[in-house]
Amino acid sequence: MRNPRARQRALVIGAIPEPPRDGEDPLAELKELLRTAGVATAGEMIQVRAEPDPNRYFGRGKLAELKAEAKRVGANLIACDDELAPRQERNLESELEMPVIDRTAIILDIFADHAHSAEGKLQVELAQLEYNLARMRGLWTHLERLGGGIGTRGPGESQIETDRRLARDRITQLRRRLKRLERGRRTMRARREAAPIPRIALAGYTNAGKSTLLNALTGAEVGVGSRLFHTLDPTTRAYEYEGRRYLVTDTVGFIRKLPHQLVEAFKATLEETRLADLILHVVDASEPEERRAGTIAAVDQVLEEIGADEAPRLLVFNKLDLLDEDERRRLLVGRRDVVGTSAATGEGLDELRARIAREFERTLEPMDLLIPYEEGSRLAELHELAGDLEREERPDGVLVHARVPAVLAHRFSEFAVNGAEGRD
Ligand SMILES: Nc1nc2c(ncn2[C@@H]2O[C@H](COP(=O)(O)OP(=O)(O)OP(=O)(O)O)[C@@H](O)[C@H]2O)c(=O)[nH]1
Ligand SMILES: [Mg+2]
Repeated sequence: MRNPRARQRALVIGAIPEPPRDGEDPLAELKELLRTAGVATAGEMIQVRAEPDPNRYFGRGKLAELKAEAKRVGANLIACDDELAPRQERNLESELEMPVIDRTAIILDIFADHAHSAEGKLQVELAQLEYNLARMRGLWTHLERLGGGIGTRGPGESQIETDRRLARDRITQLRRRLKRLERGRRTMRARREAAPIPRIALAGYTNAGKSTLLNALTGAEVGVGSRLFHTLDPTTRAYEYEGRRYLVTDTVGFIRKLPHQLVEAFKATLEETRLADLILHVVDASEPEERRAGTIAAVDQVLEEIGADEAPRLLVFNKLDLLDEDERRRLLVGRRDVVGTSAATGEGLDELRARIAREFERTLEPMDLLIPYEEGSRLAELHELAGDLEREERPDGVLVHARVPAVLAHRFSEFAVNGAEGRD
């Protein structure tokens, strides 16, 4: 069988604090995740409650209803829109008598499916192990309690202990391997950093059109898909605009409640975003307004989590071709912080390139630099970046007065002398 999950029919559930508004489907994204994972949706059930029940997620009454509904629609799986505590998961499974998976497990599953590179596969395995380890621990304390009195061992305890130890050993091993790969990536990055080329990272919610935009901007052929989390590995491509080169990196998309195990495991990959000179936050402009606000906030939150919230940022409203004139006007008029594009039709791409160029030029910073003679290559870089330089030969190097784009100034700060930049 090509897809082992093809026969799975999930009943999707979610506990939400307030009743959904007209036309709003709070479980839409979970269903989309399941579709991506190859699981059919058989039905759905929502409970409005301030907080999910700490033991069973839903309340007792609702749970009986859920069990009947699962039978009625022929579901063989329950999929929950939140990450479940091990205890909640266990209780649900025993009361409903069928497997229960949560949002995190589904996302991990999709990542496992979409990981292609060696690094991506290791990162996903690490995230999955950490997720599972937490669950084994839960199970273990549970069984321990069943074991009862002092000195008695819980049933299966030693097996679980062994499993946990194996999982931990593997985690250590994975971390070590990832470290090694990270070193290779760092060398590559250092090479890129040394080149005087502005680096731009595409960030945004999964499916916003980042890869399509990368392709449209640079003529690359990065895979594009209408499913979620299509891209996991970072890809960097260059384009030229008005005689200057720019590097653009496309990487993993974000999502609401992105499992923290993944953020942790993908740290090296997400680093590409953190270290960019400019982040393009790509937004699917065709989404309904409220959902869009939610996705923008979710992306901002992940950027903050990975320490990329300080980098200069430009908001790109993509998929403009799906909007009518009215909607476009509402979205773009009077918003100077936003560029509208359609990666599909090419609309707005020139404006985007121009905006990026301006972003790098707008803030030319005057710098006084003393570049030692043995660093001649850095001087050549500076020439490319700053054009004309005032220079003066000194015994210990060349003293240069240059105007460098602010976002790139840090690359030369080691040479700064009492200039505008050199004082801090
Ligand atoms: N109509 C329209 N569709 C677009 C546009 N840009 C991207 N798409 C479509 O949106 C879907 C997602 O595009 P991707 O480029 O894969 O999105 P992504 O942001 O890279 O997604 P992940 O890699 O999953 O994070 C694909 O079906 C694209 O064809 C656009 O400007 N207009
Ligand atoms: Mg992509």
